[in-house]
Amino acid sequence: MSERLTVAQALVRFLAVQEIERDGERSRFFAGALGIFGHGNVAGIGQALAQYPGALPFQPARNEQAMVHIASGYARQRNRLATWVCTSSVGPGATNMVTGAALATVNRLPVLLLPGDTFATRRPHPVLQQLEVAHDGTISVNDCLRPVSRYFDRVSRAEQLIPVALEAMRVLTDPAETGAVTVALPEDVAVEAFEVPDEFLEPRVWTVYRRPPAPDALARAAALLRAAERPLLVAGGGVIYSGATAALQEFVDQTGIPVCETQAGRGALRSDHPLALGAVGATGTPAANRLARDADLVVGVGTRWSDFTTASKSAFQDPAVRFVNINVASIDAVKHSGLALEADARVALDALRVELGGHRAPSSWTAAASAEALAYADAVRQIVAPGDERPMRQASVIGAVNDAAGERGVVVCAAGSLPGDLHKLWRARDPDGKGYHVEYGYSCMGYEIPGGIGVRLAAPDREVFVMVGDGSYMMGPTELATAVAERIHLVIVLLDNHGFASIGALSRSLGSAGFGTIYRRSGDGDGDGDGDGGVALDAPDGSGPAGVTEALPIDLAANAESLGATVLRAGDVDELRAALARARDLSGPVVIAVETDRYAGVPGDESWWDVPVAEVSEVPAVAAAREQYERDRGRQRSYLSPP
Ligand SMILES: Cc1ncc(C[n+]2csc(CCOP(=O)(O)OP(=O)(O)O)c2C)c(N)n1
Ligand SMILES: [Mg+2]
Repeated sequence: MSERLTVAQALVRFLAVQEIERDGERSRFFAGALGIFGHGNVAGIGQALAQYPGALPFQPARNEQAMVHIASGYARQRNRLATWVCTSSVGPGATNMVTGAALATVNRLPVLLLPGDTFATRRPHPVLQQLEVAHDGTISVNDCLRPVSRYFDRVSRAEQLIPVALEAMRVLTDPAETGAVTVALPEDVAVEAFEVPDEFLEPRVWTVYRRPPAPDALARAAALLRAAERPLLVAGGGVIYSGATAALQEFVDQTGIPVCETQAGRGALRSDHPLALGAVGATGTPAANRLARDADLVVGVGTRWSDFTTASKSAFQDPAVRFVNINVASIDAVKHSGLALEADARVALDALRVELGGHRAPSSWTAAASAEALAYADAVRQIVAPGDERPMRQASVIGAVNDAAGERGVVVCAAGSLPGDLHKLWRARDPDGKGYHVEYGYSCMGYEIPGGIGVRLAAPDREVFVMVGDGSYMMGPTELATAVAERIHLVIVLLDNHGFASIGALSRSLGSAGFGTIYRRSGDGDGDGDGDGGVALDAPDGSGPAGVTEALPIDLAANAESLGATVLRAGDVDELRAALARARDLSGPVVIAVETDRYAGVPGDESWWDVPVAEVSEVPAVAAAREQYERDRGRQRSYLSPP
């Protein structure tokens, strides 16, 4: 039998009954629909959502990029087993989603985007907001979403909806394929009616099977581990998504192999485990980086090996170092010429543990690792210890938030100097690895608040602590209004250091004196008040050529207040701790505004990140930075040798 429905009605009814199953647990795949309406979707998806209010609960958003971030935050917190639909109008609403889609795809998080599209019939061409490309009549702005989508399609005839919707679900629910999926809906097709077969509208379950490793690959990996003298595990996000944190701990306890973590994998092993070395790579701990330098066999589990993890291929220095990669995605499993163990992380770790029998890493290596882990835990205690500085050090703010978060709280962050500091300093305490949510695949300024909303929607029983810098806050405060409207409780710690501390420090390290990384009045770049348009430099001691570091009088807390958030201000660590305690009992979004010292960074540990420096320059500091760059590049390895 069939039913006559519009394309949009059929799609909404279809999406509402999609379910996902893993390990026998079944749940609804779409929590609801986020959206902003315009002429491109109001009569299509908008009409359908209104007609079936129980199908996909609707949440209006304020900015299309941010609504995709909400979906990504949600999907990550739910281990990619659930997400949101995002509906936008045609034109700018659709292109606003490009950044959100890229973030989801880079981080391998499922989100379904339904941008409106221009008329398939081409009757009123060019419709409002339509791009016209003289040489190609099939292009619309939605084609910008192709490179950032794991699957892209356009429903140009009503009947196409059925295969398109099934393909979209296949990609969204496949852990190796997942990312942003875009289904563009021409506004005339969305309202067109067709005979929809009943089977299309019936509940459908997408099962995530845990893929086992190939037996011969497993045997080879075990042989490599038995022969290794200095084996090291690198845990990525895949460990957490696969629910493999307990399997990881069992593996480590049995083998004595230490673990370090990527940003997405941070918290895969609780920080108080004796073999937890914490962050590795460019933002890594000295403990992890020393072990990484000497390791002769590196087992990456669920990691995409970003340049931060490998310190731009300088982290692993042993000339004979080899890699084993446990990953569901072949693109990651083959990286660094590693032995590819294409498998689910949990199944592979269990299988490898069994295959290894009672084998343990050399005890001297295990002992060295736990000594390093212990020493670093002590160092962290000192670094985050509260002082009485005003403005506060970022490290003490992290310490206070970490204490407030306890075992169940979740910290959310994405860009600036915070991710590196959090990676090093945060003590991860949740056994499932769900307490640390730093989006560092795309490191997108503006993700923090919407991402935090997504996390809270996914885990309403957990306290969510968004940590956001002033620069990132300005990039995307809009969803504070959404949190107010939907009564979503979040604690947002807004760290105002009056500029881009991270990029300022990077700029200084490359000889460019913090150029353009501090806010100034237009036409008075050097801040000396004469309006001569000098260069906006930022030197910590005020001694740079500009010499003045006066901030613009921006009150971000007042901005948050005007959007309806409750605002608490804290001037020192005691006040911050009191505000964190008070925030717990308040409803809706609470913004705790703190001022932090732009120059009081966390002690570095000689790790490196490849940022190219001008090969020629008349500026002596740049020329010196280039020389240093060339020396550093000498530490870069190719990782081309197969195991
Ligand atoms: C959308 C976006 N634009 C630009 C960047 C590059 N970028 C990375 S950090 C940063 C500055 C962040 O400033 P703030 O949030 O104040 O953090 P701070 O560096 O001061 O800790 C910039 C511009 C980015 N990551 N994302
Ligand atoms: Mg800042």
